[in-house]
This record gives sequence, C-alpha cells and structure tokens, in this order.
Amino acid sequence: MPYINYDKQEIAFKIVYFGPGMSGKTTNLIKIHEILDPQKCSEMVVLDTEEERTLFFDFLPFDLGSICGFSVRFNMYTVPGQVQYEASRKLILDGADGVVFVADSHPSKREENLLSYQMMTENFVSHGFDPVTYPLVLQFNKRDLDQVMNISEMNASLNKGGHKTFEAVALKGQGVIETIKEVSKQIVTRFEI
Ligand SMILES: Nc1nc2c(ncn2[C@@H]2O[C@H](COP(=O)(O)OP(=O)(O)O)[C@@H](O)[C@H]2O)c(=O)[nH]1
Ligand SMILES: [Mg+2]
Repeated sequence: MPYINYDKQEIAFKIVYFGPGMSGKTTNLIKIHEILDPQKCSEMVVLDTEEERTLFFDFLPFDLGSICGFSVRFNMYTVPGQVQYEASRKLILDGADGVVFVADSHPSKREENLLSYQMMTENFVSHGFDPVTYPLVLQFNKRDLDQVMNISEMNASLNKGGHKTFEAVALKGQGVIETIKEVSKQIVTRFEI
C-alpha cells in the first residue's frame, strides 16, 4: 500500500529489488542514483552489514509528474541476498508496492536464482500479494559475462508467471532505467485514488 500524505499532497510507493546475493541489486540503485537528476533524488543511504551492502534511497521520477494533483515519490530498497537474512527480507517486502527480481545470468547461479525466486514467491503469499496482478519485473543481469544462460532457459526457470523481463548490464547502466520505468508504470497503473 502506498503511503499518502494529504498535507504535502504526496504519494510514496515502495519498490524492492529482490534476488540472490551479488546479482547486482545494489548496482542497479547506484546507477539509477547516478543517472537521475540529483535534485529529484535524495541522498542514498547505504547500510553496511558484515557481508554485504544493503541500501535504500528515494527519488521523484521525471516522467510521472503527479496523480490527481499528488506528486509521486518512490522509495527504493534492496534486500540482502543471503539465506540467513530471511527475517530482514520479510520485513523489507512488507508494504512493497512492486518488486524487481534481479537474476544473475551466469550458469553457475541457476540454483541460487531459483531459490531466491521461490523465497520471494513464498513471501508474496505470506504478505497476501496476488501473484498474478502484483507489479513484478524480472531483470536478467550481467549479460556482459563470457558465459550466460539463454534468455529462454532463464524464462523457463524463473518466469512461469509471464512477467515482463529485461536484459541488463547494470554495471554499465544498461537496462537499468528500462526496468525501473516498467515497474513504476505497473505500480501507478494499478493504483487508483
Ligand atoms: N560483469 C558484471 N558484473 C556486475 C554487473 N552488475 C553488478 N556486477 C558486479 O556484481 C557484484 C555484486 O553486485 P551488487 O550490486 O553488490 O550485488 P547485490 O548483492 O545484488 O546488491 C559487484 O562486484 C558488481 O560490480 C553486470 O552487469 N556485469
Ligand atoms: Mg546489495
């Protein structure tokens, strides 16, 4: 559910970047932060955990403007990928309006991707999200690696729901904006005041 501030005439949506550890979630957010107009993008907050970076920041998207006079803001989060952080993943998904699943295209990551995807779907169920209508975009990242899985293979394994997918090289900013645009669009389209 978005957070609506009637005094400020602002709607805040929550987007979560989900996926196995090291698939490129943090890199996506860093690139979005770099690409977006700094005036529309607040400071990025990086929370350090022992093994991994987790972070969030929020920004005002360029092209969405306003819905019924309310300005639209997105708060974006990444989740730690490691299995032992299951509790924090649950917490971060709480109240999420949409999710980007970032998969690693390297063939050695097939199982990790699948495990993380299954964990996400289980969390959707426990949060009461409808898996069919819930805003979800898949990003097949690290397409620049020497060895990558076929897109059809990745779809067969991770995308039985037929969600929109994007190929990306997050490190170079490729596919990053396309991904966030699609999930924002799905979120806003679904939302009615
Ligand atoms: N080759 C390649 N490496 C990437 C890409 N995106 C991210 N990485 C690297 O993968 C590692 C993990 O990235 P990070 O964003 O921290 O992953 P996270 O654990 O999902 O947040 C880092 O060394 C990144 O530089 C990519 O598109 N291609
Ligand atoms: Mg990270």
